[in-house]
Amino acid sequence: MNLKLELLEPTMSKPSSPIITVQQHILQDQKRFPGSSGEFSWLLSGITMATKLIQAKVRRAGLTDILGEQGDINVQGEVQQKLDVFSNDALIHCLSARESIGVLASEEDEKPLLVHKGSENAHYAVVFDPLDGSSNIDVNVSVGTTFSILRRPEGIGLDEPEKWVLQPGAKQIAAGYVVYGSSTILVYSVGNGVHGFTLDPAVGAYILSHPNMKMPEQGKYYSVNEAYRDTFPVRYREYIRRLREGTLGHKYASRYIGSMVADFHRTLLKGGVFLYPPTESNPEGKLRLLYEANPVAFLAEQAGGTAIDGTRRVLDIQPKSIHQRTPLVVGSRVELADFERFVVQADSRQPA
Ligand code: P6P
Repeated sequence: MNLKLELLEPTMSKPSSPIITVQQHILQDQKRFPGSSGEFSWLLSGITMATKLIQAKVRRAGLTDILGEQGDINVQGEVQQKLDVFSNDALIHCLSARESIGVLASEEDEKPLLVHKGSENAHYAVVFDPLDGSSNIDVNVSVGTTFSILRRPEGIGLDEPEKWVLQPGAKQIAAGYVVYGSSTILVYSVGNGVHGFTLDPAVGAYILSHPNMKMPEQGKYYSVNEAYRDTFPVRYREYIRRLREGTLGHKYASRYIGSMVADFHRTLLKGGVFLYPPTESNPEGKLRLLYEANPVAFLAEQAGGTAIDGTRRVLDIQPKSIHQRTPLVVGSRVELADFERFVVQADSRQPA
């Protein structure tokens, strides 16, 4: 049989829309910050750089055993670091190189970190969870990095770093996350809509893939760890039962990944509701206010959704401590309106 090898012409389809990198997009957004001469885009580039380092490591997590990097000392003579410690170090390293940042606060560190001590240019604080959901890595489930950017409060100096970060979420000037899933996607907002960028690993650039993201008015999924259902407050159980039984308009399906960034990312794209109620083991909720609830609440509202702690707007909460926990109910307008009706109003009429 005469095999005819056809040279397949590389079909380079013409891009349907201009290719915009996150740097270009940030520079366009930059104009929203009067007087900040590119320093804000320089700050955000510290986050994008760190997350590229993190994703490269996360993608190879399963290989460390095979490549012999396991154990105390690896081939370069370095102490082998756990992924979440590596991620934390990557963010601190990249962000400390930004003169405009005075304070960093991380899920990994008890206290805030002072950077550029004494620099009068420092007027931003960055709060982050370097690798949220890291316990899922060894089963190859999506994990993420979350970040929240705040401006130094008037009259507060570097001698009071906690006050830089203990501000209500409504004071965030930017927030976002990177989800390390089947692809690596950066989602962020500087207060004028939510935009998503997919990392093209071939060139190492985040490319605009989800411009102006809007959360659907209503979704078909509810997302909660039902293993704790019997210890949720009674009204939450009632609300979840109605979602499951379809007496709130339509029958919902359940989706729960156990990695907040991934569960929220699906909710942002598909709508519905993600909730982490108070439980017996976490009566104040499990999720952290500053670097889990606040960033997603900022994005949810920017995308047309709602985020409450079960009774009030998450972004209005005045934090008292850096690692403070909060219950979280975040999602589409319809599901949150139902929550308001069946839980918040019911509680005010007749506390459970
Ligand atoms: P549970 C991960 O540890 C995390 O902080 C969030 O990313 C996630 O939503 C939550 O905890 C999962 O908690 O109790 O359902 O395993």
